[in-house]
Amino acid sequence: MSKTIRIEKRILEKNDVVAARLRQRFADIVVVNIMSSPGAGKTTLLEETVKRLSGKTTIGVIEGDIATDYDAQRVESAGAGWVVQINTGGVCHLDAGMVEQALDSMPEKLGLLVIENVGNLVCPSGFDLGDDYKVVLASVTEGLDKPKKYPGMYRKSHAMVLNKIDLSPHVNVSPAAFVKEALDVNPALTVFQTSATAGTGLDEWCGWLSALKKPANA
Ligand SMILES: Nc1nc2c(ncn2[C@@H]2O[C@H](COP(=O)(O)OP(=O)(O)OP(=O)(O)O)[C@@H](O)[C@H]2O)c(=O)[nH]1
Ligand SMILES: [Mg+2]
Repeated sequence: MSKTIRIEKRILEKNDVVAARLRQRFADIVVVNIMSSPGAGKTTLLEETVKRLSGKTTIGVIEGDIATDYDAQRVESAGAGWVVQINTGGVCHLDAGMVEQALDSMPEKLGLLVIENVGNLVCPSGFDLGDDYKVVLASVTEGLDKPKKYPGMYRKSHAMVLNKIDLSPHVNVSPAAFVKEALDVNPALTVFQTSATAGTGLDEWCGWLSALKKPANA
């Protein structure tokens, strides 16, 4: 057994302890963790989501990026009720400790907390952030093979948003075929097909998001 594997196990066990603490802290708020490869459209989807839902509920957003506060600025301008940017300084995922530190200024009354994870199709799904729902955001431009090449994130997610469907004819990827590949990996996925820039599918996505309830076992 290699040393590396033992270290990884310890890191994940430590993460789980903090995630359990976060889950207590999040007892009254639904927390959604959005994960994707870089540039799939997480922030664009969040901007549009905040614009559509901010009259009905107060959305808090935790942004995870290696560097810059660009994404925090974008969702704040879109009208998010509370935004904090985490810079991981090179780490390719958020962990529970980073999220815990970011909560210092979190207001009591938020209707929904969304975490935008660092753009990466592998590591983010391995770290419990005390979240209730994980969403994998895919885009047609990534190619049809991605769900089966990166199955971990698809297996762990409750929903898949397939974004950039407006580009489907240009990249020769059929949204229906992509959905089939994803459902082969995880048949329980709730699926949305969106163009965050054109507005397609956003009503369905926002309807699902705003109807989410705290899971019974949370
Ligand atoms: N054509 C098209 N472009 C999109 C769509 N959604 C996002 N984009 C564009 O894709 C680019 C990346 O979008 P972002 O929202 O920044 O992606 P992201 O996943 O937040 O990126 P990272 O945070 O860096 O991982 C931007 O130029 C968006 O305008 C879409 O549905 N269709
Ligand atoms: Mg982003």
